[in-house]
Amino acid sequence: MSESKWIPTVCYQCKAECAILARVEDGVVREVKGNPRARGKMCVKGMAGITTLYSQERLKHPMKRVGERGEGKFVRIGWDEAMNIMETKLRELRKRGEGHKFTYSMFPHSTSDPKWRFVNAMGGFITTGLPHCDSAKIMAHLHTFGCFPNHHIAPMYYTVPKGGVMILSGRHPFGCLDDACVPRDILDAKERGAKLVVIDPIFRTEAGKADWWIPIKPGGDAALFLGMCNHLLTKGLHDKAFCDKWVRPGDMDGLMAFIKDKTPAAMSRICDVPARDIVKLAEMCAAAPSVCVDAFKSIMYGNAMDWGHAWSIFLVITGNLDNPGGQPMPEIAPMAPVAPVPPPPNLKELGYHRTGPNRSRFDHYTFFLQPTWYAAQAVREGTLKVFFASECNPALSEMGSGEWREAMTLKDRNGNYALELFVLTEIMPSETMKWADLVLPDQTNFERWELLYMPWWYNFGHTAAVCQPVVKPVGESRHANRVMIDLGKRMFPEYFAFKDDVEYYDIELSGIGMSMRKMLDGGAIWSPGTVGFRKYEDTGRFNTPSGKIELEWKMYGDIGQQWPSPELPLEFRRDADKYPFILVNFRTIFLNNTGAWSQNNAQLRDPVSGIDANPVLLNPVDAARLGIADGDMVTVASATGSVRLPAALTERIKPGCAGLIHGFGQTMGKVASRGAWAGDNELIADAGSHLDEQDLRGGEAHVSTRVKITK
Ligand SMILES: Nc1nc2c(c(=O)[nH]1)N[C@H]1C(S)=C(S)[C@@H](COP(=O)(O)OP(=O)(O)OC[C@H]3O[C@@H](n4cnc5c(=O)[nH]c(N)nc54)[C@H](O)[C@@H]3O)O[C@H]1N2
Ligand SMILES: Nc1nc2c(c(=O)[nH]1)N[C@H]1C(S)=C(S)[C@@H](COP(=O)(O)OP(=O)(O)OC[C@H]3O[C@@H](n4cnc5c(=O)[nH]c(N)nc54)[C@H](O)[C@@H]3O)O[C@H]1N2
Ligand code: SF4
Ligand SMILES: [Mo]
Repeated sequence: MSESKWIPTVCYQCKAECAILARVEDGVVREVKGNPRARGKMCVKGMAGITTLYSQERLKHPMKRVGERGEGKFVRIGWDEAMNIMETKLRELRKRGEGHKFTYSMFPHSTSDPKWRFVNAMGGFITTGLPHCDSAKIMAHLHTFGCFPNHHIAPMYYTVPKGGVMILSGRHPFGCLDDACVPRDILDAKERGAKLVVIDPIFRTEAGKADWWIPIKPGGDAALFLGMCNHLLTKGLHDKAFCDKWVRPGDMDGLMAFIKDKTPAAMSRICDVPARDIVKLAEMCAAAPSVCVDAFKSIMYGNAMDWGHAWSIFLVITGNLDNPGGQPMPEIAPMAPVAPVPPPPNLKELGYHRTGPNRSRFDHYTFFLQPTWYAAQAVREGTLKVFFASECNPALSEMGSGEWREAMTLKDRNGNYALELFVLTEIMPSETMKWADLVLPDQTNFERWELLYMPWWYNFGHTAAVCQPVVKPVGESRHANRVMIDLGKRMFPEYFAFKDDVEYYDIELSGIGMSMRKMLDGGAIWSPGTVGFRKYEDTGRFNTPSGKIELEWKMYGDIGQQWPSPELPLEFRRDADKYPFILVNFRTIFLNNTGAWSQNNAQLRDPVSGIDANPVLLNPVDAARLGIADGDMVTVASATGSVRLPAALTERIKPGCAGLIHGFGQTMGKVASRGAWAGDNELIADAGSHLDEQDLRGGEAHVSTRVKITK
């Protein structure tokens, strides 16, 4: 008789990492579902995780490049040889006094991810794809009300009361989940009598469920929210008691002076939302018991810090901080340090912060991780010599992907690559693999141990979660954490004195009175329960230098950025006559970013059940003017590139915008060969290359551009 068991672990078909149960029968994963102890749900991408695990595309052995970078030719090697190549090069780098010219682009699964520990021990710096998302939001919230730097703090929709307002302003939570529970929780809140307002240039699933859809001009969110702040403050509709008690003395006067000319009429001209609608939304928010705002894509443009700042001010003056249905202010789980802890690098001291000719002038904005585009810049500058990457695909995900590829193949006078070693850890062939010197086969979430405790998880059901192997690993795959711990043991034994990854996690868990054993006995998830609302009422302070809410960013006074600018991002203001359309890229539930693992997943890239095409969306009004009919082949061109695509005409997109799904472009692997389509980053310039002009206004990401469309 066959044995069948449900085993708790986590999903990793996307970075939400939901707690799940896997049904394993005779050593094979047959079924997956949400873990009910975490109010469990899974989405369609998650369900397709079994197809990823058993895909014929899985990388099974370490490989070494033969031929030139970019050709994608490899031979199989053993793990010993792979480890020796890495160790030899890293030792050589340190001997040359260039240990800091090493970086690892990764997705950290905890604030003390073992890969990160290795980078610190080596004296390297860290880049990651993460800051592309919403570092500006994190920094804005941190500057204003001292909320701990936290990746994506989604509103807790399950706490929204009757009458509460939920605003999605550049957010697609029904497809891009923070947790697979989110869509249910939003719809449940609506059922309870909460209102859903969707601000988006494209009418998407959320708009279909919303009480109100507001088609905004891309990049206009800062203007819209400043217009609302103007109305609330000038009409005295703001939460005066909250502001009196918690805002730093003097800041409200400064805000009043700043906001005076940001009238709904003036802001309407920037964001293209009628002034009466700005007023109506402001009054709706003032009358509601709670308001929450969620944004992601809209905060990835060149005015990201302005938008984050405007958003923070709006939350403050409406009194929506750490209240049910408002902006959560979660705390980080107090894990125990694994002593001795290698010191993190001082990036400023090493000269690693902004790249570009005017670096020193733009050094105000600091984030603790570096964006991935930094890698291409640093190779060119000669400050990056050894590059490790896992769980990312910069050859496609990088803005200005062409420049990234060029940097990887840059050679010195002697014909040697400027980047001396590039090691990629992947589960499947990816576009980026073509440029790697070493390719290491990773284990999926069904095969590896991992402790997750980044505090951004939406669901208080799992503040910490354990990913445990439920089946035997495929081929010779080894988890990247194990590989870096082994390399750490060889090179820095003092920092890697623990037995293995499981013992490392065990030590960390002791900080919250837990252990791996206890975690597994408790369903592989841990939560302190709710940490409570309005924690500042108990502590009497916000976590800012003054202990109060700091609306004015005085530290940016010298560059004139103490208050948010309502202007559109520079990339949308420039060349409007030459490139009349704003490119709006967006995501779909059927693809996870550029990921090989969703691109090559037959369950997701299927013409019947999933998304298998990426035409450019155009409004029929614009199309008629250009003489374009539905299905016509068109050229979409920007200042940096051009692609050919069929046009799909739809009234769901705001006139003046061209819509394209982000993530396509993968040419490696079998399933994707049914249609690679175009990657949006063929059109978008390298963020690092024009950072200087964008100054502080941007976060790390500049994920869009203007385009022109011709038949
Ligand atoms: N299925 C799936 N899930 C994912 C991902 C994925 O690729 N696929 N990626 C993950 C990652 S890394 C991230 S960062 C998140 C991203 O999650 P989101 O940002 O929510 O996803 P997008 O669909 O890119 O963008 C959301 C919406 O913003 C709209 N929009 C574009 N520009 C503007 C603007 O200027 N203002 C306003 N108000 N709206 C605008 C777009 O039309 C789109 O509908 O999703 C995560 N989850
Ligand atoms: N134009 C434009 N550019 C963008 C964006 C945009 O909206 N528009 N979005 C930006 C954003 S928000 C982000 S976060 C970045 C994301 O960009 P990246 O950080 O590069 O991430 P992905 O594109 O998701 O690629 C992830 C890779 O990890 C692999 N992978 C999956 N699971 C595993 C695993 O268990 N182990 C290993 N080793 N590998 C695994 C997948 O196969 C895939 O190739 O892109 C940014 N780039
Ligand atoms: S949102 Fe979906 S794909 Fe992402 S971790 Fe959760 S179940 Fe998996
Ligand atoms: Mo992201």
